[in-house]
Amino acid sequence: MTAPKRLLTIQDVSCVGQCSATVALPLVSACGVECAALPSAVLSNHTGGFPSWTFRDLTSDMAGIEAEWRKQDVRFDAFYTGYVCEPQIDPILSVMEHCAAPGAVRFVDPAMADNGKLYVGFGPDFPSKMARLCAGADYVLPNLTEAALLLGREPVLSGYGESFVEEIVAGLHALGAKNVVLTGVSFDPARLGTAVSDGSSVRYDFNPRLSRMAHGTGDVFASVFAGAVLRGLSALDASALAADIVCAAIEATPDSHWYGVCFERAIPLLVSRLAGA
Ligand code: PXL
Repeated sequence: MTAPKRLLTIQDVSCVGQCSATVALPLVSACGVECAALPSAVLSNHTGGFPSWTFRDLTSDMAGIEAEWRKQDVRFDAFYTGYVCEPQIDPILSVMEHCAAPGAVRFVDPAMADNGKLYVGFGPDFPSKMARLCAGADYVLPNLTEAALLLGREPVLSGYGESFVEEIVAGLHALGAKNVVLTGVSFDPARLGTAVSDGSSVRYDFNPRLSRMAHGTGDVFASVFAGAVLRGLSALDASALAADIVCAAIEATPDSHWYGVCFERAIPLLVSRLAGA
């Protein structure tokens, strides 16, 4: 029997709210990939709609954890970063450099903005710091707002075409990202999708746009994408699967459940779609 791949996710633990590590751990595991976690901070709940939160920064623990792993020769086949703060970027780059198994893959979701705006708590210069993580990524997974901000551009939410998307994608490759998976792309109000590029061609995948928007869907998308790529799917197939799981999770979420999506209800579908992969 072959050993499962081991991925290290580096992002916060929002104790309540269905985002970041509490999404990555179950979904990467459901893909049949071992999921280790390096928590960058602990929050009582996420910052996207709750009136207040506690925030314990764990940056100062990161170097000691890395040192322990180096001492024990702990290595990872993949790294997946999500919501992180500026002082954590150098420690993350260090863990990625020193705890990588041969051929380790870096997935970077620059989780910092949506719908044209940075999340509460990030200043206007943060995207240029996040760009440093994206520069070394094998796969970068921004939404359109994050992509524009990474490139120092004003976010554009509608009224664009393929040439605009392809300019943004080219900009992200120029930053250093090997593969680009751009989410939240829409040329037609009825459909929402993803542009996937390996630097030589851009391909698209669309699903019907659901009427309900929901928090944490970027984290569901990135977790499934990373798990599926490690199970051997192509970037386009992994992106299509991740989008289907996001749609299934949104459809399984009652309106009263405002702070996240009931992704656990989509796990059986995820497991069955990956059977045999
Ligand atoms: O889902 C992204 C995310 C992750 N972690 C925290 C957040 C958010 C988005 O608001 O607040 C703490």
